[in-house]
Amino acid sequence: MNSNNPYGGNHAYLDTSVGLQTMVWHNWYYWMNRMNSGGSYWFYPKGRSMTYAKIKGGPLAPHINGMVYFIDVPGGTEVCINVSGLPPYQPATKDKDPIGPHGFHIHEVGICEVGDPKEPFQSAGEHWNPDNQPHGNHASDFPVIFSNNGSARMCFFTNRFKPWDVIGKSVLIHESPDDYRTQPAGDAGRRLACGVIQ
Ligand SMILES: [Cu+2]
Repeated sequence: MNSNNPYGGNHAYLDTSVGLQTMVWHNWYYWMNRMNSGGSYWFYPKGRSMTYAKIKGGPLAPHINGMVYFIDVPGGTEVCINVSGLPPYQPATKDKDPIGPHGFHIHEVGICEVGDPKEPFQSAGEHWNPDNQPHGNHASDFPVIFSNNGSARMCFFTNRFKPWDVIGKSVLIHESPDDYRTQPAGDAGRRLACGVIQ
């Protein structure tokens, strides 16, 4: 009898759970290792299988540094972010939104120019919204990023686009959380970091 199996006995449960876990971790480490080991892995014999954006912090959070990967998977895209240098969490006050967790979106213009240092990255435009949905259901509405002493790692699946659909757009990290209902951008506050998808 295997003690890891809550159902007891030699049940298919175990196989499935281990298989799934292996798949998730395999995916992350596989791609991280490929990313880190040279420049020639973006292309496969069958065609390009992922796109990416290098994220850099602007004047409000100059230490932010990281990558976002858009990986082609069956039925959609796996989006992975690996970022450091996020500002410390600050709870909301009566007249100020909280700092963190951080709104995270694709914006429609792939230009990361600081512009006004008090309202940086207006150059990236509004949310990418190819099927004209309300905010909360934009193809570009992503889960918020939770900082772990300034660093964050997250992967999630979306069926709303393929990696090559977002080339030439930008990814943005905001100062405040997305509420997924305020139009048109979830009240996520100022733009801390930006990266062009390539
Ligand atoms: Cu945004």
